[in-house]
Order: sequence, then structure tokens, then C-alpha cells
Amino acid sequence: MKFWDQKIETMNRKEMEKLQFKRLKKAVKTVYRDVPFYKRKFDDAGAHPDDIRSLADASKLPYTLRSDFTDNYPFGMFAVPIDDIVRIHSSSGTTGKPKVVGYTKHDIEAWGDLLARNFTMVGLSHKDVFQNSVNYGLFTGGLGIHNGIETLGATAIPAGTGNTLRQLEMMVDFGVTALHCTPSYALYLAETAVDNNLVDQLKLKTGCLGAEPWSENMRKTIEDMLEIKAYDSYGLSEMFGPGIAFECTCQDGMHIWDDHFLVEVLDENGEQVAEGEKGELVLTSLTKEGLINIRYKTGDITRLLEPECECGRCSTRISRMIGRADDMIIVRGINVFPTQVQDVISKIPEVTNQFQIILTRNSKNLDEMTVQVELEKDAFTDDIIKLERIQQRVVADLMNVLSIRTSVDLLEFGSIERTGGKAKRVIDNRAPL
Ligand code: ADP
Ligand code: K
Ligand code: ZN
Repeated sequence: MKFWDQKIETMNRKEMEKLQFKRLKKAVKTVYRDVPFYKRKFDDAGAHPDDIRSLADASKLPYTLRSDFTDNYPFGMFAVPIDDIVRIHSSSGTTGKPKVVGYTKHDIEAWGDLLARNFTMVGLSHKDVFQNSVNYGLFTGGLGIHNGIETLGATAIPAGTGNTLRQLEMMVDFGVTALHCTPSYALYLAETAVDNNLVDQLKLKTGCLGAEPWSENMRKTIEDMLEIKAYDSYGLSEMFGPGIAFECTCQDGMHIWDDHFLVEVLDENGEQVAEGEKGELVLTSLTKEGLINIRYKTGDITRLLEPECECGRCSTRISRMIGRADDMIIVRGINVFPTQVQDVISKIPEVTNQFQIILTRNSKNLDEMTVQVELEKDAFTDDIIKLERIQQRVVADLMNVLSIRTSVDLLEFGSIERTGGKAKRVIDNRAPL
């Protein structure tokens, strides 16, 4: 099967926009009527549901921010009474306080359906045995993906995180063909599989990896080590969780689903960017009941791509995430995204893809950036000259891309902590000025 929902996935622009407009009007009316927070927000901005006379009128509505979730903690953003909420999740809290999200029965079904659509897009079906190696707590990647696997009709293995060797043994014993986890954990699984000579025994063919930024080179490394195809999966709790945007088998950008979301990619002035340009992803929920977000500023930076795709789907398309706005660090006035560091080191064979950025301030109050990287096992040597050469290469390549001088620490293989959750890449020890 090529499509899960062919009609929607291949709907032409005009018809899709008609559907979006109908859903947008309903969503805006609902939040204005049922969510005091939105009533206030709209009133303050001089916006009213009656102003929405076309899809483009969405730009008259105020943005919703992450801080709105903390300000209305825990349930103040919900659009239905708690009686109608059948499940609560919360953001993993990578940055700041967690955001609490709620789902009606219909939301859970719609989310499962959306994930089944994505899984079908990368060639999965009810025949697959699908291991979900993320945390099953409040994090949406656990139960959320699980629900999608069951909706698809594949066999769900709720592996959770931890005990990596045991996870691999399970994959061998159960004949696991598909895996969901973070890219950094996939890399760790791959390292462990290679170390234990397990790769040949795996039946794994597809990885759905997401929840944190990763690079094209990291994809290649994971694909080569595990002998699989790996696809980028993007989502955020505020909009359901995973499944909002997903790569197809073309592996050239993600499809983002216009029937569920009004998609904007905005520049600093709040204008929609041209195709190929980057901006912040701003999303409006069109189908949700429990929690309806109007023009939610995701903080995630992406590039808007041309909508045509060889796979035949007609959705809006975006590039992999370049970074999140609040991940960006400013070092001596220069903007640095951790993904840029990942890109650089993934091209250097002697070091692994694991890294950590340590920020400090020197006695002259200037920022210092140290990048800790790990030597590959087979690059380990007592030869100081050789080690220095590797270190200098990392410094030089980082300098080329970032335009700032960094110190580089070469660590022994395995020194940087591998977790099943999102990797912590930046440690900012700079005292406030
Ligand atoms: P938190 O903000 O606490 O991490 P979530 O667990 O809801 O909350 O994570 C959502 C965020 O994770 C997104 O806003 C985005 O920054 C990041 N993310 C999710 N999937 C991807 C992906 N495929 N690529 C890059 N970043 C991603
Ligand atoms: K995150
Ligand atoms: Zn496609």
C-alpha cells in the first residue's frame, strides 16, 4: 500500500485550502467561545472570529507562545472541560517549564491515524514488527507512537529506554523490522550492535527517528551502521506530538499535513518566507478538540520547500529542522546552532557524532566555547602528534563553518553520556554579565 489516506494526501491545493478554511473558521470560533485565554488574547489584539473571511486572514490573529502554556498551567489552554479529556501528556521540558497538553477521544484517534499515514509513507504496514525505544512517561513519543503503530496494525514492542544490549537482543529475537527512537539513541544502538556483532542478525529495515535535531551525515552514519533506511520524524506536544511532519522515501524534506494544520514559515517580520528560505514554523491546529493552538510559534527553524514531491503527495513540504530558536547560542556575538557542530564533526572520520558544547566566560569577560568530541575507537593512539592533528582538523573545520575559534577537547570513546531521551548538547556555564 502506498497511501494511508490517498484522497487527503494527494488533494489539490485549491480543495485543500477550502477544507483548511472551513476548519480554521471553526477552530477560531471555538477557542473564542470556549477558552477565556483566547478570548482575552483576541480582544487585546483587536481580532475577532468574524475577521476570518479567507485563509490569508489568519495573519490577523495573534500568535500563541510557549509562555502562554506556563502562564495557563496546567489546563488553562484546554478547549473542552477536563471531563472530555481522556489523556494528558506534557512536553519533555527540554527548555523551560513543561507544557501540559490534553486529548479527547477523537484527538487520540486522529493522532493515531496521522501516524499511520506517516508510517505507510515510509513503506511500513501491518506486517511490520515495530519497536518503540523511547520513554513511555508523559513524553508524547511513547504512547503517541505506540498508538500509531497499533492504528497501522503493525506489532508494537513498547521497549522504552535503557539496557541497550537487551533492546538489541529483543530486536533479534522478535524479528523487529522498524524502530522509533531519537537519532542520538539510534546511534548508540548502532554502536552497541556493531560492538556485539549483532548487525547481521537484525531484520531491521526502517528507522523513524526524531524528537531532536540531527544532520544528513548522522543519517548516513546510522543507515550504514545498521543497514537500514532512516527517516526524519518531527512533532511537538502542543500539536499532538510526533507525526506532524515526516519524510517520505525520497528523503528530501518532510511532508507536513495541511488537513490538520495551517502551516506558516515566517521571517523576522512575520512575513511568509519564499520557497527555499528559512523561517520559524508557526502552526494552527485545524482538527484538534482538547487543545486548539492558534498560530503557535514553535520556535523551530526550517526551510519552506517547493510543494511538488516525487512520491505523489501534495502537502506543504519543509526541510529538516535547522535548529530551534531557543537552542541557538550566541558566542561573542555570533549565532551558533548545535546542529552546525554536529554537521562538522560528522564529516571527520576520526571522531564520533557525539559532542557537547561547554560555554564559559574568561577573565576578560569574553565567551569561550569548548567543543568536546570523542575519538572513534580505532582512532585511539598514544601518538601525540597524530592526536594533535585530529584536534587541529576539528578546530579548523569548526572555524570554517562557525567563524569563531573554539577549543576542542578530544575525549575517549564513550565519554559523552548516551541517553534514550533527547541529548543535552549545550552546557552554558557563563555567569550573567
Ligand atoms: P520540548 O520542547 O520539551 O522538547 P517536546 O517533547 O514536545 O517538547 O519536543 C518538541 C520539540 O522537539 C520540537 O519543538 C523541536 O524543537 C524538537 N524536535 C522534534 N522533532 C524534531 C526533529 N525531527 N528534528 C529536530 N527537532 C525536533
Ligand atoms: K526538544
Ligand atoms: Zn514525498
